[in-house]
Amino acid sequence: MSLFGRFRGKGKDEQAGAADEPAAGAPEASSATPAAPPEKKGLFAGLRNALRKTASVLRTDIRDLFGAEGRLLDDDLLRDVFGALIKTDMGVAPATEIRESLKKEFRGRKVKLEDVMQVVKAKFAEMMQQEHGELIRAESGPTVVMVVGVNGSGKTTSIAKLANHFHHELGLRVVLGAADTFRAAAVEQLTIWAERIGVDIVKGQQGGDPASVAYKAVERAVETNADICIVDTAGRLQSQVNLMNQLTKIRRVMTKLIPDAPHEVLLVIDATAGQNGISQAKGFSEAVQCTGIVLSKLDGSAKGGVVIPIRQQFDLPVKFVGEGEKEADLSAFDPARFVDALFDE
Ligand SMILES: Nc1nc2c(ncn2[C@@H]2O[C@H](COP(=O)(O)OP(=O)(O)OP(=O)(O)O)[C@@H](O)[C@H]2O)c(=O)[nH]1
Ligand SMILES: [Mg+2]
Repeated sequence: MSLFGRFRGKGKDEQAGAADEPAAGAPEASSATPAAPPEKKGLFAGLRNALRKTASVLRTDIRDLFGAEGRLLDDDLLRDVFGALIKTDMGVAPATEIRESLKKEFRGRKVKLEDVMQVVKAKFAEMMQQEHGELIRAESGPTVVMVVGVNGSGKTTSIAKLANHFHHELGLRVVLGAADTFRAAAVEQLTIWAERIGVDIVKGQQGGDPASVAYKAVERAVETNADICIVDTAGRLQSQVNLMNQLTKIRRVMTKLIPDAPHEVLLVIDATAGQNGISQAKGFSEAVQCTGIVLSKLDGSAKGGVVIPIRQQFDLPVKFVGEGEKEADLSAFDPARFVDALFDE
């Protein structure tokens, strides 16, 4: 059964109406051209492509250190393998742990590339391991998903990807809530996505109360018997006390309609933001009760190793990874598949 198998079976012809008014152009949403048809793609198809650069560092850079005959595992080789690992943004402590494992296993012996890669891959798999990676669902009625994170991390785009997956691949009825009333054009950005994907959207005025939009979105989901309600929020930093309190208020109003909502609070983290980005996201996750992570922007950089420090520093499972700017560029995070995409030719 697929990750969302319990949701299957509801026809998308039951889908509630699409966006209720045409969207004004939003510069931030230039990638969302309403004219193009929505793309369809399996949940794992883009992962290998998104991880191409990271895989190349791990496979090619390390392979280049070895001749056909193998090589003596000495300090020089250990240093060079360590250097390749660090390039993936996996962090010094995990890379040191792998280097020490290699040292313990092979030091002073002639090793082949495959021997080293086997150890490296096994350590990656061990470090990425997690439980409860599947989406939390409501026992009955709509599942409410709130999406939070620092500015520009990829929240709105990730919502479009989730909506596309739920609606087009699983045939679910989706209502989006445009509760980022803070940034100019944020509502338009989500509206363009909703139209393009063909899902319902609830919006308020720019500058209006985001909690009121969130309430109305959940209300619409209940009234229309939708399966999923996904609520966008404005980007913010943990240090912005008023904005953080606003998230608490958004949560609170939802519970008036559905006592255990939001069922998921997904924290979106930009994979390319480095250690500083991780620290910011960490502050955030400590201030809000998040339930899972969406790791966006894995494509285009060699930083796919960042999953490891994220797994180690957050007490939260990674649930989805973003692999590009289009609605189909999303995978459910599965550690085994992720490691295979990194290491298998
Ligand atoms: N390459 C790539 N770009 C992405 C991905 N996800 C988001 N982006 C881009 O990142 C930029 C910011 O994305 P948004 O979805 O607007 O981010 P946000 O967190 O909603 O931003 P704010 O609402 O301003 O806080 C946009 O240019 C997106 O196209 C991804 O997985 N890969
Ligand atoms: Mg946004």
